[in-house]
Amino acid sequence: MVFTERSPPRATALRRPAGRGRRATTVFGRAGHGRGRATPDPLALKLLVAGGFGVGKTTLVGAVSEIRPLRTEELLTEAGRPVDDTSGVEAKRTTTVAMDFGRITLREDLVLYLFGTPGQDRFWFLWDELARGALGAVVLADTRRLADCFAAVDYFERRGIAFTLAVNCFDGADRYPEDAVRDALDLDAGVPVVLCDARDRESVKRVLVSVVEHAIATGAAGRRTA
Ligand SMILES: Nc1nc2c(ncn2[C@@H]2O[C@H](COP(=O)(O)OP(=O)(O)OP(=O)(O)O)[C@@H](O)[C@H]2O)c(=O)[nH]1
Ligand SMILES: [Mg+2]
Repeated sequence: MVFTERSPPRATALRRPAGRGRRATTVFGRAGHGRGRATPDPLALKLLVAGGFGVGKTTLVGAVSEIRPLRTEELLTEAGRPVDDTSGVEAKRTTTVAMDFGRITLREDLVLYLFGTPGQDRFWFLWDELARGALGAVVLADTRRLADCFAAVDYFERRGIAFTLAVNCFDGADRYPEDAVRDALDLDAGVPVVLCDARDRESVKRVLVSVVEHAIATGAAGRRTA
């Protein structure tokens, strides 16, 4: 199910099938090399960038990474045309076949390692490896093809991994209020929904800050109720 110009989002039509998970323990880490030094090593956190095919995951990691991002792009071919739906991103020529990797220093004491997942169903088997040790995730969505992110939302809910739902506002796509997106995806009230431009570094940074804050708040709440 997708949002189109003629069919504005109706919560009932777009509702994601129900399915809830438990909260898991989140993982924080500090690189150990600076022990004993005046300035401690920065806290290093792992975040995933997930979402449907062609929603802008590789673009997002590349926009914000301070190192040359690692990419694993392969050309889209004629053979893949029946399964690789490029409607809305007709200019797309490549697809991620393993992962994206990038790094950003949010503050001098906080470094994020970003792992972009492959978007196509046939690479799902990689997700469990990529998700290991992740503090949180970005689920990137395109409102023209909202259903494509259902699986990613389900994945993180089931594993109790905190995530922010980031709507990548493609040029020419209709804009919807955050609450309409939240309703359509049946997200818990606490899950942040952020509108973004995956090509814009500052916009992506806001998304990442949202994930970190949400994951820390979720972890703190979990500890209080434990
Ligand atoms: N107009 C616009 N185009 C975008 C935006 N984000 C990505 N694109 C374009 O959309 C296409 C898809 O972007 P990718 O970053 O490869 O998407 P992906 O989610 O990594 O794709 P897969 O790894 O194949 O699932 C590319 O042609 C991008 O240039 C955006 O915010 N606005
Ligand atoms: Mg990609």
